[in-house]
Amino acid sequence: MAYQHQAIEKKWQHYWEEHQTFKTSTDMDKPKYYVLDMFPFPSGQGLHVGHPEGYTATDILARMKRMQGFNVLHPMGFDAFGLPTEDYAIKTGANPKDVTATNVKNFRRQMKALGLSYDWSREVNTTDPKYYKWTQWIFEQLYKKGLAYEDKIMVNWAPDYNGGTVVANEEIIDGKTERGGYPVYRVPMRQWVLKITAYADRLLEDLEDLDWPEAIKEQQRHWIGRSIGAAVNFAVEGQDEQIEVFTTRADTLFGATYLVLAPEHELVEKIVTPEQADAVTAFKAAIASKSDLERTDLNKDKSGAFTGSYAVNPINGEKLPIWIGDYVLASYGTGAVMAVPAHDARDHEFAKKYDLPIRQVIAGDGVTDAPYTGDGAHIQSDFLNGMDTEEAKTAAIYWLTEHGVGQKKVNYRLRDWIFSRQRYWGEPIPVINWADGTKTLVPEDELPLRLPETDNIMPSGTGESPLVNIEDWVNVTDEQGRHGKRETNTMPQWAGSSWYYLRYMDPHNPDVLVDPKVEAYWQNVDLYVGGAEHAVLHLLYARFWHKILFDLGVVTTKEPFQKLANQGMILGSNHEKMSKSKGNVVNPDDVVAEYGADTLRLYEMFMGPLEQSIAWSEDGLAGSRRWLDRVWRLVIDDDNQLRDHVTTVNDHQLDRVYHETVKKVTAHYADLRFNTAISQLMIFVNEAYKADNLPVEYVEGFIKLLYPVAPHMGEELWHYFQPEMSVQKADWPTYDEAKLVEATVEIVFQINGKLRGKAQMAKDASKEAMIEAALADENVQRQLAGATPKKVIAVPGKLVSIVV
Ligand code: ANZ
Repeated sequence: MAYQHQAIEKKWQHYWEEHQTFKTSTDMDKPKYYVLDMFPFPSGQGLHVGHPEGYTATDILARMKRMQGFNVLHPMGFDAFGLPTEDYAIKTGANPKDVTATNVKNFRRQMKALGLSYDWSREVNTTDPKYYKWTQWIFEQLYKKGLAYEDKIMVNWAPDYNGGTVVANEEIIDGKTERGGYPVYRVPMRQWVLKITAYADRLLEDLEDLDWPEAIKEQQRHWIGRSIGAAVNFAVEGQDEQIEVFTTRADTLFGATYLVLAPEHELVEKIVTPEQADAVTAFKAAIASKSDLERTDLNKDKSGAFTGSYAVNPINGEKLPIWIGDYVLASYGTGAVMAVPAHDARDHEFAKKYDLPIRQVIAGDGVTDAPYTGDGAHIQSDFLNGMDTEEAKTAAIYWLTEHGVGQKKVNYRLRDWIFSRQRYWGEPIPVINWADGTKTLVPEDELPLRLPETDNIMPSGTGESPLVNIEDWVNVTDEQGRHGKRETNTMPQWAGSSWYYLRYMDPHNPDVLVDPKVEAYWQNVDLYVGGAEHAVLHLLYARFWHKILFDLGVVTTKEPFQKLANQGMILGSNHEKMSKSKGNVVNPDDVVAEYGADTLRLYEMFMGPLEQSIAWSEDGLAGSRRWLDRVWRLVIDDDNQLRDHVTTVNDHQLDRVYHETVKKVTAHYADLRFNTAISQLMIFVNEAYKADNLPVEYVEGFIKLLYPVAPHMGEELWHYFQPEMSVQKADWPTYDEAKLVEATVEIVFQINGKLRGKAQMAKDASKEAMIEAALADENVQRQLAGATPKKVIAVPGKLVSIVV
C-alpha cells in the first residue's frame, strides 16, 4: 500500500505529544544547545508557507542535536501585541485579547501539523501579564539607570485615522498611512525615549565576535553609523552667537563658502534678518510635511533660503552667508553644516541652484560642473597645502583645537529609541505622574501593571492613547491622599521581542526573569533563524537590552544570539512576492492535507540554499512527495511488511556510500546546507535500489538521517525495527573514515604480457582469490583454449600475469 501520510502524520504527532518527546530536560549535566526561531506575530491569516522554511531548518538542527546527546532548548511563542490586531479589533468590535487567543490557537495547530518539535510547555506570549511583568521590570531598570527619559519628539499624526492616531515611520507610505491611506502630519508630542545611543560603541564593537551574515552586520554598522570628524565653531557676525557644525572633512575648511542650518535649528529665529524673514517663513512652511528620508534623498531637488546673516570662518576669517536648507537634518550632528561645494555633491547642487561660490581646495578634476570627491594634494589651503586628505584632517583638527575653535568629534547616526505608542494594545508603561509634577515607578512587587479591559479601544482623538478614557485605571491616589495619573502611553511592539529568548529558559519562574543558575547553563542562543527584514530594529533592540541585563548581572553573556542565519523569501510561482491581491498565496494547510507535512518540509529544504529567495513550484512539491514514496517502497512492500532484501547480512556493497552519506549529511545539516544534505540522501537511495541486499544497520542509519527532515516517515519506518522507542531517542549514526576510501580496485589479467581481461576486486583480495578469478575469467579461458599455464603470478591490488 502506498504511504498514507494523513493517518501516519497524525499518529506520530499524537505519540510525541503523549510521550513529551521534545520536552527540554531541566537537568544541567548534558551539554546544551539552544536553537531558536523568530517567534511570529499571530495574524488572522495564519501561517504562510514562508514560515515553515526557517522553522524546518531549526527543527532539523534540534532533532539532530538531541540524537547527538545535547539537551536541546527549542521553544516557540507569540509576539502578540501590536497594530494589526488592534486595528482588526476596532474594525470588527472584537476584543484584542480574544482575537489574539483565536489566532494563537490556529498558529499552534498549524505548527503541530508541520511536526515541529517544540517544547510547548515553555510557550511564551508577550501579551500575557505573567510575561509582560518582566518587560515592565526591564523598563523600570532602564528608568533607574537614567536610560529612559521623556522628550518632545516629532511624531506622525494622522487625525483622520480611527479618529486620530499616531503612526510609526514604517506605517507611512508617501505621506499617507499604509492602512487606509490617511494623510500624516509631523507634530511634536511627549514621548518616552530609551538611550540606546549610550550603548552605540558596544553595539558596534561586539558585532565582531558574532557568527552572523556579513550583510546583516554591515546593516547594523550602517544604522549605528559611527563617523569620526570634528566640531567647528563659526561666530555669527555682529551677534554674540556661535554655530557649531559637524564635519567629517575638516581638511576642506578653506573651501567652505557658506553655512547651512536645518530649518528647525534653534538659531534660525535669532539670526534671520527682517528682509529675509518672509522668505525663511515661507520655506519652512513648504517643507514641514517632508520626512527626513525625503529631505536627504540624493535624487530630490535641494532647496533653501538665505537668512540674511553671515558667519566667520575661524581658519581664515572669511565671511560666509548663512542659509537654511532642506538637506540638512536637525537630528544629525549639530544640525548645521559648513558647505564645501567643490568637494561635496549636495553642497555642489545647492551652490549651483542659488549661485553660491565654489572654491576648489583639492587638486584633481575641475569643480565647476561637478564636485571632485577624490583624494589629492590640498591647494588654496594655506598651511594644509600639499597634504593629502588624512594628513590635512589631522593638521586642521590640531589647529582648531589649539585655537579653541573646534575639536575632534565622534558622531553617530543612531538615534535614541522612541519607546511609546499612543495605542491600547501594548504593555502599559509602569509610571505614575503625580499632581505635584513628580513621577514614580509602579513598585516592582506590584508588577505586572495590567492592561485594563475595556470595550472602547478607539483612539482618544487627542493623539493620546485610548487608555486616557479609562478613568478608574488612570486616576490613582496614594496613602497620603496625593493624586496622580498613570502613564497612558504603551510600549512599542519591539519591547516584548527584545528579551523573549531569555524567558524560554525559565518560563514559569514567578520570582525572577530567569534563575541565575538556569541562565548560566543556557547562556545565549546558539542558532537563531529568521527573516533578513529584522536585520536592524529587532536585532539591535534585543542586543541593547541584553547588554543592559548584562550590566545588571541578569545575564552572563555579552550577546544574545551567537549565530544568526536568514532564510530567503518563498515567492509565488510567478516569481512575485506572495500576496492576497496577487492571488498567489499558498496555504501550508492545503499542502499538508494533500501531500503531507514531511513533503512540505522536504520540499522547502530541497528548493535551494536556505538564504536564497526561490519561487514556489507545484512540480517541485510533487517531486518531493515522489521521492518519499520511493524511500518508502525501498523498505516496505505492498503488504506493509519489510521487504525481503532487508537483511541482517552485510555484503559490503553499500559500505562506501553509506559511510559517505553519514559523514556528508551530518556535516551539511550542521552547516545549514540542507539541500546538499538531501541530495546525498538521494544518492544513497539510488545505490540502495541497485544493491542486492539492504543491511538492517544501514537502513536504520539512513532512517536516522532522514528523520530530521521527514520525522513522521522516519518514525513510521523506524518502528518496524525498534518498535519500543522513538527514533528521537536513538543515537546519531557514526561513520568509519576507513570505509570512505575506494574499497575495490581494477585487477588486470595478462597472458604472456598481453591484456586479456580485467575485474573489479576488493582492494585487499588475496593472491589465491585473484588467481582464481583470473583463471575463471571468460576471456582468459578462451585465450588459454584449454592449455595449462606454465606460471601464474599475482601482484595484489594490481594484476595477474599468466605465462603459457
Ligand atoms: C564639510 C564637508 C566637505 C562634508 C566635504 C562632506 C564632504 P557622515 O559621514 O554621514 O557622518 N552633515 C553634517 N551634519 C549634517 C546634517 N545635520 N544634515 C546633513 N548633512 C550633514 O557625514 C558627515 C558630513 O555630512 C559632514 O561633513 C557634513 O558635510 C554633512 F567635502 O562637512 B561635511
